[in-house]
Amino acid sequence: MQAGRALLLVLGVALLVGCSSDKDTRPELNLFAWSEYVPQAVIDGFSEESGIRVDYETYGSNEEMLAKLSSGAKKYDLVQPSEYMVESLIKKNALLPLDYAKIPNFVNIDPEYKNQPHDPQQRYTVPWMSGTVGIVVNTERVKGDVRGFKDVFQSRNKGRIVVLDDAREMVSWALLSLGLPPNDVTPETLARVRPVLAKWLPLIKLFDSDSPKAALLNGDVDIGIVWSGEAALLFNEHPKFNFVLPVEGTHRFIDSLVIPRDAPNPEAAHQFMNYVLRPEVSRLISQDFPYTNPNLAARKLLTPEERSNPASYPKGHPKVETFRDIGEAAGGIEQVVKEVRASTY
Ligand code: N2P
Repeated sequence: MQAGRALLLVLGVALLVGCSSDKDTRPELNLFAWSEYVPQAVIDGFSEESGIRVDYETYGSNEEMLAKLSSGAKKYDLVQPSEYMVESLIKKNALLPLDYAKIPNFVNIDPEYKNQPHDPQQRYTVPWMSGTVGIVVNTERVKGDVRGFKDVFQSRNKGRIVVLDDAREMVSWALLSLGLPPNDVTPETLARVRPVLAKWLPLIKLFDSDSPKAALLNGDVDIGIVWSGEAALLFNEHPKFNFVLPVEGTHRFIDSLVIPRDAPNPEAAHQFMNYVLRPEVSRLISQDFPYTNPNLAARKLLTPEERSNPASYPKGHPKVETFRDIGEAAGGIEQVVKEVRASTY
């Protein structure tokens, strides 16, 4: 009896090991997207319906995505760059032209988001979400008017600030505070940015692109420069979190789904694009990540509260601008931020 049991156990374990090493043969979609941007329910819904397994990886900046994408270590079917990175990838011939016939739900996209400077002929992109970068103030803790970047980086706020961990963003804030356009990145303008950042960065407590709302919510910091969707979630938590579009101007990003030219499963990628453009699916994205939804049919499904969240749908600001591809100058940005950070920490 004992020996019989032992044999059964051995057989059982062997069976389990055998099964777990069996490769899942379902078709696969390799999705590489911003963190805190794709609801798990959307991924699961797509998998259930299509039978396509989604391998989902996240990143916290366009530059991090690019580094992995161009290392070639892994092939992706879908990535989610911002406008300036789309522009650069198109120039490098790194993207697959889309077959829009396979994406009929593309009609739901607001014409305002089509044929943008980063994809003028509308050949490569399906807009995901748009948004801005702005200032969140815990008005119970920070007194006085906060209107722009200069008001954030005051010595009285030392150790109370969270900002996005994003070199291109930080440099744009410094440029704007100098009255320069955010896309005017040259060795000369970077030389002017350097002392501004040298003054600002030591005041910062935390650099976090993934979930900057967390430190504001738990009271670790009182003021932050964050993505608008994070600000919208904070506002929903408590109206003491006020969102301000910086008076100097700021970045308006448009993030899109694109297919790398060497994607192993472009068919599945097109299917996913069409799926997320369904109004009821896109609505789920807005619910979890309340950015500005470029899908007009989905926007109609939002509640009046969602539509009137001041961070998700700000009431116009003359000085919001998209970023452009700046080519080689991008290296200078990383360099300046790296050097200033190394000398201050
Ligand atoms: C979502 C990140 C927002 C994207 N966590 C900024 N382009």
